[in-house]
Amino acid sequence: MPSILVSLDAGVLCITLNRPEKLNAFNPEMHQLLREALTRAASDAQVRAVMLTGAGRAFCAGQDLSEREIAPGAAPIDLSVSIGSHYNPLVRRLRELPKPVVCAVNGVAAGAGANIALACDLVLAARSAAFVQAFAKIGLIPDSGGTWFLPRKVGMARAMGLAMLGEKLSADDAERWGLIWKVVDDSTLMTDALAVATNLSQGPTKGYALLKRAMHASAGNSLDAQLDLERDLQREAGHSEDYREGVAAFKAKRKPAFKGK
Ligand code: LHQ
Repeated sequence: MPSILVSLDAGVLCITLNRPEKLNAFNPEMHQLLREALTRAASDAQVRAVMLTGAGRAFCAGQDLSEREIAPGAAPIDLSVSIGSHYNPLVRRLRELPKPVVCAVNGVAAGAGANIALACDLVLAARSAAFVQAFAKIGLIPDSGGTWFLPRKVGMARAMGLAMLGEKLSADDAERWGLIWKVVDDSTLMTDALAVATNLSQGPTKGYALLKRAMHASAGNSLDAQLDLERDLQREAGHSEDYREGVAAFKAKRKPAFKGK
């Protein structure tokens, strides 16, 4: 079985992490296939939204630790190699993808698995799911953007608690803390997440790409710089076909038929 399943339906590229017997932990093959799927998502005009989820009872347990044991007396493994070649490019790809990415967290999301979910644009989680910054339990620091996402999404006090204690945070608390967009019933997660992704796939794709750029740039910008950026990106949005269509549809009191251009 391939470690990633990919299907395209109604403009939504659904990517499923598929190593359920390992709680969808990452190995090099899974990284490679996920990279290819996201490259396709970026370049294929048929793809107007992405949905990321996991097969089985977990979303993703982070790095496959069965590949990380160090024999007694052996030299340490240089973890920066795997981070530099796999995890960091993955987080950058998700953030820079010029299309919306919905994450359907179907079960536990641990270590890098949690932070990859947090790198997506909209995160829905099943009520039974949980988020675990498991890193400190094995002597590591949150990676895959964890030390950047957590303080920004939930504040420093909660970020420190999550990172240092490595306890499970329930999906309900994750929603209450503002870590994720929404928690839904287990039985409706996939239909709810797909409905959100399908809605986005019929939206102004170009506008969404510009919106992502503006939101993500805001973390490093002053208000002054951000206002300038909004001005420039709004100029681009205003030149899109979808803006024309959006205003025409508003005036005609009909649903807009966005083409993503
Ligand atoms: C696993 C794993 C796993 C292999 C559960 N690997 N088998 C980046 C760059 C380079 C290197 C280092 O790391 C990183 C980023 C990272 O992601 S570091 C953090 C790696 N992940 C973790 O530390 C999480 C470890 N797993 C857990 O804490 C728990 O298993 C969670 C909270 C995910 C789930 O707990 P439970 O639901 O109680 O399940 P379980 O612990 O019983 O696990 C079920 C099986 O899955 C079990 O195997 P077994 O043969 O006993 O049934 C686990 O060994 C296996 N498994 N995570 N990451």
